[in-house]
Amino acid sequence: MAINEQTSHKDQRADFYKRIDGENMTPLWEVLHALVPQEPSAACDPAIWHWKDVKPYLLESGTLITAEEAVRRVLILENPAMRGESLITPSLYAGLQLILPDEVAPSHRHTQSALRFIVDGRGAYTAVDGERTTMFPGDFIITPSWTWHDHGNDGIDGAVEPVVWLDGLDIPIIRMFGAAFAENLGERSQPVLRNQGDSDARYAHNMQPVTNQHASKTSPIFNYPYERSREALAHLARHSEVNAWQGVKMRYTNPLTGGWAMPTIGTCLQLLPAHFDGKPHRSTDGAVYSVAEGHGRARIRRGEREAVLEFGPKDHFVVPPWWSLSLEAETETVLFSFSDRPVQEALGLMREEFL
Ligand code: GTQ
Repeated sequence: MAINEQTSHKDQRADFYKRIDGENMTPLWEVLHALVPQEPSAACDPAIWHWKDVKPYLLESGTLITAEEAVRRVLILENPAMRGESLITPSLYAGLQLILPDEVAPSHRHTQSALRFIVDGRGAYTAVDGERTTMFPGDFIITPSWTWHDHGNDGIDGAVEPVVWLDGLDIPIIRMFGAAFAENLGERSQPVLRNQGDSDARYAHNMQPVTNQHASKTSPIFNYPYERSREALAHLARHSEVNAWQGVKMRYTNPLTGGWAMPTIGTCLQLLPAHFDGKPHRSTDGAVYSVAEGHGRARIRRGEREAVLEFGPKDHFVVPPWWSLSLEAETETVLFSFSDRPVQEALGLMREEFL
């Protein structure tokens, strides 16, 4: 084709694009590669938030606004490749929430599901549909979709201190569906309807009520205490084989189904023995990690790009979809993590490679 013919084609096309633009149409062939990439290509980078840097800002936020005025006093962890979008991965939201002594974060409910992983401080509570649970570091707590929830901090054993936890929500997934609803209860705290430990007694002892009526898609257990989860991991690390990629990694389950504890977010706890030098692994579910214990390193790679993240207790980091992750532990390490794996599994999208 002659050069002037090419130019006239270009001009004709540009003119055509302009005319169809007025009809709210656009040509697929200009965007096809980006829409249907050969491999996952989301703008999502590896990143780490060190506790030593984050903690002073969190405490400072406590001097600027009350939990009540903020509704939820949270510093959102934003992926550096998606600033301004409240995203940590393409499908997940994460933030660190602070509640000071005697504060209440007022009761509301929304269709988004939330998880809490307790990072620092003891003795705050969260209430979910009439039952409170006291939070301790390392506990994994669920707020199922459309359940009333409020948080408070009365302290424990006569001591009351600031409490910080990691929030993980499926906000981007619900937004994608256009299915976001929320309402306020109009009271600071919801009425307490059951004693603490009720759901634990009913569902967390390898039994369930013979007249079980639980119909939700979410586990009826809403606090998975760290002590019990950690004990299981420690037992396995001592007495059985440790996986060369992931150490001892367990997923939290819904005891009624054996499936994930939450319908949209998969949650795991893993133990890496001291001096663990893990092999690389990659999967289509990007994941957010909270360091419960230990010091180590996450090597996160994609092609020529590599991030080496040195982590310690209470640090948070994100591994983007389809980047490979190798974990190394200097001291015995325990990591909590969450991803959108249940959704990808339900849709038949999940891919992973042990390299
Ligand atoms: O605790 O209900 O980080 O509604 C973001 C939205 C926490 C919560 C967040 C929320 C909450």
